[in-house]
Amino acid sequence: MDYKIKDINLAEQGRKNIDWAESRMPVMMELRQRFSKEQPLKGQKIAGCLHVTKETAVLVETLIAIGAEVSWSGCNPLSTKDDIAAALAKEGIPIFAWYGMSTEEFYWAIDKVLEFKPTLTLDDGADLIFTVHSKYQELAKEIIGGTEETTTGVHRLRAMDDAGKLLYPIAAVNDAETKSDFDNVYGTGQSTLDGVLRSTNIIIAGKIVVIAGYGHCGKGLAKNASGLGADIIITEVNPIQALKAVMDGFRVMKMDAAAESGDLFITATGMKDILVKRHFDKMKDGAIVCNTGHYDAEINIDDLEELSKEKRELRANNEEYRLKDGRRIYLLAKGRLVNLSAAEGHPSEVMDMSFANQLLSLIYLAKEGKNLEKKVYDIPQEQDESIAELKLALMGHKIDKLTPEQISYKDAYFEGT
Ligand code: 9W4
Repeated sequence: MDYKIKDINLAEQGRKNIDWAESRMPVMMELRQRFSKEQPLKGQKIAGCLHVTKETAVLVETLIAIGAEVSWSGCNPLSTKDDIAAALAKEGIPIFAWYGMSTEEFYWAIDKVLEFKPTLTLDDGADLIFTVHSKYQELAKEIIGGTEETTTGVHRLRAMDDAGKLLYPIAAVNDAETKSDFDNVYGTGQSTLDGVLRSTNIIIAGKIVVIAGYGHCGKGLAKNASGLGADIIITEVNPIQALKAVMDGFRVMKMDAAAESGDLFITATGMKDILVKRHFDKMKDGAIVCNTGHYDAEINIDDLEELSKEKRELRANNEEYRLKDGRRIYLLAKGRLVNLSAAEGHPSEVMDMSFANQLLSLIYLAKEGKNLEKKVYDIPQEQDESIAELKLALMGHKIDKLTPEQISYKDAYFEGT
């Protein structure tokens, strides 16, 4: 059997976790059922490079159930769940991923997955696509399309498209509304607080929570923390986002002013040096600081170290910095993404929609990829709407439909009559 994972004996635990995720991913399970007769991915060989999690396993097993052969690698050496990798290996799936693999092993795994000579690629961060384009260009002749899961991946692929360098069409899954408007807002919003709670077990009610950045993540976070009874302060550099925060009922101020009153600081900006020495200087004794933005440079830990005379880990993902003036500041998850390091990332219910976009995009590419240009394609509005429609229906909600008269009224209106 061709796989390389940590320990096949973890398969039973992995299977239980996958079963749990299945029970939370109704859209995926419905699509699995719906397409199982038709087998729209029959004859397709899908190479995947995506976080090996219980939700990804539901996607992988759905791809197989509707006809595809797959070969899999993880897209981050630190995101692989070894029990899930074991469960997939036990099912006979070629998978090359284990927690803590080295950079060399990571690229070895990508090579391994490409040995399979795929007809479709599925990426998170575009490593697979880049490897095909730089190292195995001959493989591109057989590849009819690829999908990309993340903002950064799509950004890099659009640059390749602009330079005319793409060798096959790409579906920008990230840009679907049912993906990006949900996972970052509701997924990160909740899982960030989950990470804070697991590492501290503090009560949120009554706390002054300072959130840096009012993008998708900051917005979801503010709503959730507010719902738990926190008093929210938003810091921003973008006037439109700041205005939205004000109109959503939150206080907005400069970090220099917020620093002295916050009990809990959460950075969600994607920018570096959001919390630096002059902010730590003003913080209250006992302040907690953490980051949920993509890069771990939002909190300047060198500055914090410099101000401190000692530090010690009090709980998992919770370090106490004792400052030279006697104050204590608590840093969670070493300033890395607290929702992934101290909690479990997006809940399965949100991944349900992101991965439904992956699934439908791959089905579309399998059918139409040969007729498409070698460009980055947005997810069609109908696909987005069909996923939202299905999610709503499976959650037990019903919505109205325009009558034919209303549709022609709308069309006539748009024509300017
Ligand atoms: N995970 C991750 C986990 C731990 C971790 C260096 C040690 C992203 C999306 C999904 O990136 C992911 N620990 C790190 S980096 C890191 C990254 N470090 C840094 O020092 C600690 C990740 C998508 N997703 C969900 O959110 C839920 N199911 C999914 O498939 C998964 C993982």
